[in-house]
Order: sequence, then C-alpha cells, then structure tokens
Amino acid sequence: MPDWDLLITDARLATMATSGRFAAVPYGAIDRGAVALSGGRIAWLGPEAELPGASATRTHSAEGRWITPALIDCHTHLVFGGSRAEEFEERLMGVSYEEISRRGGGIMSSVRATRAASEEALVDAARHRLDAFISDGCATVEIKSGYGLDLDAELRMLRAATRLGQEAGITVRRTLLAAHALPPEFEGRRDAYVDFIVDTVLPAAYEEGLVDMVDAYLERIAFSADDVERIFGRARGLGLPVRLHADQLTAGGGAEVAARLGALSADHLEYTSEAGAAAMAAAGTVAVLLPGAYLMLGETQSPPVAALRAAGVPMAVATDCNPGTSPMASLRSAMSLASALFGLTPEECLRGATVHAARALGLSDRGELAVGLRGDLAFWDVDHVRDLTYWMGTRDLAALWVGGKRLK
Ligand code: DI6
Ligand code: FE
Repeated sequence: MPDWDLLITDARLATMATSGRFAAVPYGAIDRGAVALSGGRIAWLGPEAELPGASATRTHSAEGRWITPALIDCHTHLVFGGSRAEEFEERLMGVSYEEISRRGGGIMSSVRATRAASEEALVDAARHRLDAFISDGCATVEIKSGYGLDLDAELRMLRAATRLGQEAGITVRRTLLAAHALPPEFEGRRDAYVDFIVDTVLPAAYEEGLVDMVDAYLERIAFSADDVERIFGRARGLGLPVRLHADQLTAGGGAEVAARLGALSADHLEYTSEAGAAAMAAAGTVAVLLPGAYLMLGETQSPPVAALRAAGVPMAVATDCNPGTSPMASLRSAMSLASALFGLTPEECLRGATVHAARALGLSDRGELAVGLRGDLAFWDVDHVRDLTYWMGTRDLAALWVGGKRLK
C-alpha cells in the first residue's frame, strides 16, 4: 500500500502557517515545496529536498506554481430574491434613499422578493454568484439568512444555502440572521419579534439541521444589545456559535458586546473604538473587515486597523456580498479593497481570506497548509502571492482542490 494518495511536487507553498518552523517567514512560504495528500487531508508538506522516501499512488507537478490554502469567504448574504439594480440606478439618478424606502424599497424589497421565491428560484438565482466565488479560489463560503424574516422564508434561505453547497461540492457554512431587520408585521413590537426568533425560528432551523451559526445586526436602526443577548443565549443553549454585525453605522459598543458574549467574530467595525479592539483581543474575537459595504455606502470612517493590529486581533476580509450595500461576488476584489481602503498589507489580506476567515467560522480544519488539515488547495498562475491582492479582475486560478480532489 502506498503511503500517500497523491504527491504534489515543484510547488511554491504559501502555507500561511501560524506556528511551527514555516511561520517565521512572510506568507509561511516554502520556495520549492511538496505536499502529500491522504484521505483528503494533508499528510506531509515541506521543502522538496526533505521529502521522505515514501510512495504515492499518484504524483502531480505544480510546475512551479504557487499553492495557497483555498480561499474562505466568511461573510456573505449571497442568497436572496429579486434585484435591487433598479434602485441602485435610481439613486444614481438622484432619487433619495428615503424616497426609495418610502416606496417599500431597500432591504424590504429584498424581503418581499425572497418571501415570494421558491427554494428552487433562490438556488437558481444564487448559483452564478457562488460560481464566481469558486472561480476566485474559494472552497468555503458562509451564507446568511436574513431576507426572509418569517419562519418559512428564513428556513427556505437556509435550505437553498445547503443545496448550493452540496451542488457545488464546496463547504457552505449556514448562518441564521433572522435578526437582520424588523419585518413589517412586527412593526413597533421588536420584543415580540425577538421572542419569535428565540422560541420558533432558531429551534426550527436547529431541528432541521440547517444552521451552523447565529448572527445578529446590532445597530440603532436594527437590534439592541439586549435583543442580541437573548438570541445568543438561546444559540448557546443549542451549542451554536455566534457572531455579530457590529459598529457598522454608529459607535454602539458592538465590538464589546461581541467580545462579552464570546462571539467568534465581530463584523464591519467602522465605528469600533480602541477599547472595543482591546476587548476583542482579550476574548479572541476575530475582526471581519468588509470593504465592499464601506465603499458602496460612501463611508468615510474606517475600521481601527492600527488598534486591531496593536491589540493582536486577527483580521479576516470578506465580501459581505449582498444586493443592497455590497454587490460583489469576488473575494479577491475584497482583498484588493481592504488594502486600498483600509491599508492592510497583501499578506494581511491573504491571511484574512484564509487562516483568519477559518477562525471567524470556527473551523480548525482549514485555512493553512499544515499536516492534518483538509486538502483544500488553490493553485495560482501568479509571479508571487502578493499579486492576489495587488491585481483586480485577473483570472489567476489554475486549479482548485477540495478535500483532496480536484474541483476546477
Ligand atoms: N449590513 C449591511 O450592510 C447589509 N446588511 C447588514 O447587516 C445591508 C443589507 C441590504 O441592504 O440588503
Ligand atoms: Fe453583512
């Protein structure tokens, strides 16, 4: 019996290692490296010169290409009904956001269209967006609910997300975000809506095995810290990890709330303070930066990157792919924007789309190239992996391997 299923040689490895001997160099790079896979996992990796005398069923030359951990988008809303393109166009022709929302536009137009869509229609509409993520090198994509806001439509969104992952052959992590906005039938009764999430939506999603995580939108225009605490308490009771949309539009101490409630991540963070960054560091909460929403909203307040760095908070980068504030289905573009708008280095951006994104999702089996982790590998036609952040719009993915098998 050969020792390994597959041995890949002549590779330049960006291991993104966070510990061990390769962590000391930028990108955890190994210049002339080899990786062996067995049972879908990484069985060996290192400099080719140190390859042990082991046998492999197959060998494959990377022909000098760079290999990174497959990319991970840890924050998307890529399942939704309808389109907001017309609204986008109207706004650029001078119709105010208030006027559009008075007419029932904005997030509520996505809610109406999502409620009216079948599971099939939601899958069909989202498929090309998920394909775009995969073409960009993603083997793990998180998808949130939150455009249904009633029991049926929230569950339908999660079922659509489940099917999309199965169909595409990648990992989709499903997040219940029923606390995204207050649905019209609960107008003036936010407490009752939170009860409904806690007593009905969350248990039903859990029972059906549709939910991996729970999220909420903490914001003056959305939900309060008390609301979030109740929802997260129920999530914890079911053993589900939580994360939080925090400090996107106003300084509401959201990062502190996320840290206090043990959230895996706090996302957006434009208005987070130094104290918020320190609280996140102490709690081990990942900062998820979403430059697409920042750009499309014309935001001028940037997340406190220097404070996050100084405190040692791991920073992830994601698209926030959604029809309202971040119509973007490219994680590579989010990486480029995170460097151009927030000053992240190319290495921070790549860590943000691999190892730190895995942490934001609570996944310890991926995000780096290391023995024992999943064989989720992206092969790139680039001179150097810094190019993945430097260039926008180039199609550089040479191959994508998921769980030790070639997908693309
Ligand atoms: N933050 C956002 O920017 C989006 N959701 C959120 O929690 C907005 C969603 C939309 O406008 O459809
Ligand atoms: Fe979001």
